[in-house]
Amino acid sequence: MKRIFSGIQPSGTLTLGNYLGAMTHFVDLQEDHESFFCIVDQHAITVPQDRLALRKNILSLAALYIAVGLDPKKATLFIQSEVPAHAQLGWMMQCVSYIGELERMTQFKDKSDGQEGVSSALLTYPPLMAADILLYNTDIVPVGEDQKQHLELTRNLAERFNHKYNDIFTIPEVRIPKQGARIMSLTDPLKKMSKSNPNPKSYISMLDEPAVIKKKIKSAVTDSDPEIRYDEKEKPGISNLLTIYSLCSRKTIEELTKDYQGIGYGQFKEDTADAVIARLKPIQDRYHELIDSEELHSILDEGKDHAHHTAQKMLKKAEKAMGLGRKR
Ligand code: AQP
Repeated sequence: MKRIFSGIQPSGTLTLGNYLGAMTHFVDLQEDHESFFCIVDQHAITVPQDRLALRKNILSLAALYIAVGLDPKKATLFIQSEVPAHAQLGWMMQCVSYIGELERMTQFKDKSDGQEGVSSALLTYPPLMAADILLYNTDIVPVGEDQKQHLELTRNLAERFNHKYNDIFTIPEVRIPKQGARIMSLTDPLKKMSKSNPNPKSYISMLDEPAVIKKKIKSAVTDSDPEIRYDEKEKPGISNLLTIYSLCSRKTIEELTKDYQGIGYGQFKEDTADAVIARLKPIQDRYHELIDSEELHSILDEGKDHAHHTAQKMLKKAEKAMGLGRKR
């Protein structure tokens, strides 16, 4: 059985982008893959986080993973900082990374742009991400489009390590969904939807109340031409809403464009909001059952033990290959 690994940062409440671009695919993949899903809290602290909010977001993310349908009997769910092998191999991967290649990462450029006092960890986060993936002999990494560049770097670092030290790492493949790989911001459809965007109108949180979802979608930026058709260049706002509507209703974009011929944006937005609300409702209900439960903690405890056991084997191999510690 092939192995998959993917992580999500607890850097805010998850957005519809995280759900449609990543999480929903995890649920399908767990059926026929050995799966590891990680709450990458060490990635989240590469930018400032409020300590209490971070703690809350970690548990909230764990509850969401289960609420969307992740089955702890089939998949391992754990918190990155609870498995020390991640930081340990992360350091070793930094030692095979070049500053130049890290500086070329688009996400580093975006997140550091105009900021004062950028942490060095923002630059070195991709080698930690490489470690996350390589520790589990991962075959496939399901992610949204924005992570493609980091995945390419992971493959390069793994190949470099294998070539320089010993051939121990599996070279992972990236799996990007055909539709929904880049859900765009509602206020600026040329930018991706992001949970850490300071403007909450730009994203739909997976825990937003129905009235809030309606309001956000109604005020989503579109264009003045009334035709509803998919055209990312000319009509990025409407194309984004069509993608969201299609994925939430499981109707194709072709079907939707036919259904909405001659119908105005107002009705289209109303129905898009209803489709999103209907899709999120069972997830939100399950989330509220789980969030304060002991069940959630036992799932994370079991996940930690299993992940630790698995990761430790690869960590030892990597240490041996690099000559760290003692030979006994
Ligand atoms: N807008 C998006 N459309 C499709 N997929 C997306 N993902 C993120 N945004 C979109 C995918 O969600 C997974 C988890 O992402 P992450 O939390 O680890 O970090 P990110 O990619 O940086 O996501 P955010 O929401 O933008 O977080 P912040 O704001 O903290 O940086 C990944 O598979 C990602 O591709």
